[in-house]
Amino acid sequence: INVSRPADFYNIDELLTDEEKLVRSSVREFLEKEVRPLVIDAWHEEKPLNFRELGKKFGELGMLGAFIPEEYGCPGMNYTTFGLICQEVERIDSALRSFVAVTSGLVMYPIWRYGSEEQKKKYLPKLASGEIIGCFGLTEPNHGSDPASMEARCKKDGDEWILNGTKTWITEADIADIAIFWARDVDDGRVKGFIVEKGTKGFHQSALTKKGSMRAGGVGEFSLVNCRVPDEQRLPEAKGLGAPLSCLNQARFGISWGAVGIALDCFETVLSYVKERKQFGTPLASFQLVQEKLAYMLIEITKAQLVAWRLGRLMDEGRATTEQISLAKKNNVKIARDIARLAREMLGANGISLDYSPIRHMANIESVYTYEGTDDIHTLILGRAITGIQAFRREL
Ligand code: TGC
Ligand code: FAD
Repeated sequence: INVSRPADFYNIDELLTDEEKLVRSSVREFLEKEVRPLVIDAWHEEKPLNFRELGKKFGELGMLGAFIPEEYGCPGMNYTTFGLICQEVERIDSALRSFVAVTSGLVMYPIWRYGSEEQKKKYLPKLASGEIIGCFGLTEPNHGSDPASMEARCKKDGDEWILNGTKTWITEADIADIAIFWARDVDDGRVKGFIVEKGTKGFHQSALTKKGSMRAGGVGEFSLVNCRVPDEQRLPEAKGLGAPLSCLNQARFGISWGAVGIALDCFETVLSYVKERKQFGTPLASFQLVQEKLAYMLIEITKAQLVAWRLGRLMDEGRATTEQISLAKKNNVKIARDIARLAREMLGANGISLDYSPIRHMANIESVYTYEGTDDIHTLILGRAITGIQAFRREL
């Protein structure tokens, strides 16, 4: 086993280009030096990391909207590079990956894919450089897994739209400069998307606190009360629920790589610990039960890396399906969840200290397991693909 890269058992590095590896190493170096030291206190005090400052540094390194073409001041890299960036940020903390995945997949992507030329020119360069922060509002207090039942409404009134609705559990909702708001049109019944700027009359933003997960990041709520925006703020190419759901594909892809980052960080942390820590006169690493746990971790990490890598190439070729993305999100988050818990266990009492990362990853991953489609929802997406029968909704 390669001691410097213990979790690259199948030489997956050889499947990456030099450019992809270069981005990964520069991102990792920056994060280890400048960001990891900030995370424990932020998490402990539930004081979100300063994304205003960090966002600009992320922007300089091309970490925001990595896969969006260069023409609008975006990095113009590929999906695999976006995945590697997500892996590296989530190695540190899931809140950082949330920020990167939401900005890239849920704010920049809908503007790039469904926006007007003016919207792209106005917002994309500022989002890519971290000058402004965005959020994505799909989930509502009464509708999470089932966004088709959303209560948010939009109504055309002359050249303007009147927007009403509440979106909750929204990453960066409290600090966002712009919100992507999804609502059903009262007149034609279709789901439409809008870019709502902070400060627009009737747009209210607030933070959610006392979280037991994602404590180094911000999650909030926003509501629009008879909020009027000009038609220029509507995403003109978004015509139905498929538009917000297609954005989820981008972020779910990022999560599938981010989860590998959690698993790697836990594996590497625990591997060095069990080599050092002695009980019964010998290092923990010498016990068969400990080795069985390490072998399990390595096997699952290797499989997850291969799934993420292959999905990256399919995304780059424009061939990845929603179901393939679901498989990667579900599998990789599940194994990262198991590995974080196992790593915590193997650290003994030290495992409950925030000085070691597994307990923090373990708490964070409960959010990751739930958002962007719960584990159950991805099971049902796969079940539908296998059988051709949807099992999401039942006629009662
Ligand atoms: P269904 O009939 O399946 O689909 C409606 C229309 O949408 C199309 N579609 C998709 N298109 C692109 N990508 C996808 N992933 C798509 N899924 C569906 C579909 O083809 C159809 O199009 P059309 O033209 O035929 O009308 O819709 P359904 O109501 O039966 O729902 C299916 C279900 C349950 C899979 C879907 O609602 C779902 O995925 N629910 C989960 C909701 C979810 O994931 N929410 C996430 C909110 S954002 C978030 O969590 C951010 S956390 C980020 C962070 O901090 O990292
Ligand atoms: P529910 O849909 O009420 O589900 C509750 C339970 O029931 C789950 O276990 C679920 O799997 C199960 N369940 C639901 N339907 C079925 C079914 N048909 N069959 C079997 N079981 C089912 N949303 C956004 O729009 N934007 C964001 O930026 C965002 N950020 C988030 C950040 C964090 C930290 C968190 C925790 C959530 C965030 N969300 C965001 C919301 C997230 O997408 C939802 O929490 C998620 O989609 C699940 O919805 P819910 O919480 O309403 O759970």
